[in-house]
Amino acid sequence: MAQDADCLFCKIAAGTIPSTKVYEDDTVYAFKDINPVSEVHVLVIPKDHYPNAAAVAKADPTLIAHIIEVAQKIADEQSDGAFHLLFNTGEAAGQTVFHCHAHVLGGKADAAKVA
Ligand code: D5M
Repeated sequence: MAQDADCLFCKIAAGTIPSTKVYEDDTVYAFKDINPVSEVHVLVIPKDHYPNAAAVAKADPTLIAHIIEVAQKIADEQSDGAFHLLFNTGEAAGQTVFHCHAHVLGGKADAAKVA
């Protein structure tokens, strides 16, 4: 699996579209959500293009586990270690960007917006 030239999050991971970086390693990139709904609202994405979390789990279970490890590291660093982890999967579930992304939601939240 590689990059999709038309994908917003592929461009963010590659640095061709700016973002506020929180964490990066060889396989994942994490950045602040542009429209935060909680005190800590970070998106963790695989650098390779997969349409959703289930596709990552099927193709590369180690990678989805790594995304969750990185979510914990971010919650430890930016909050008290507690967090919601949300993968919107499918348009009807509210997915708007079809590149797998974990919403890491920590700290004080706007409960009306966090399902
Ligand atoms: O979540 C997609 C999320 O992606 C949504 O919370 C806004 C965020 N987003 C969209 N564009 C950007 C940029 N350019 N930077 C940072 N965050 C962004 P979904 O689960 O697909 O609804």
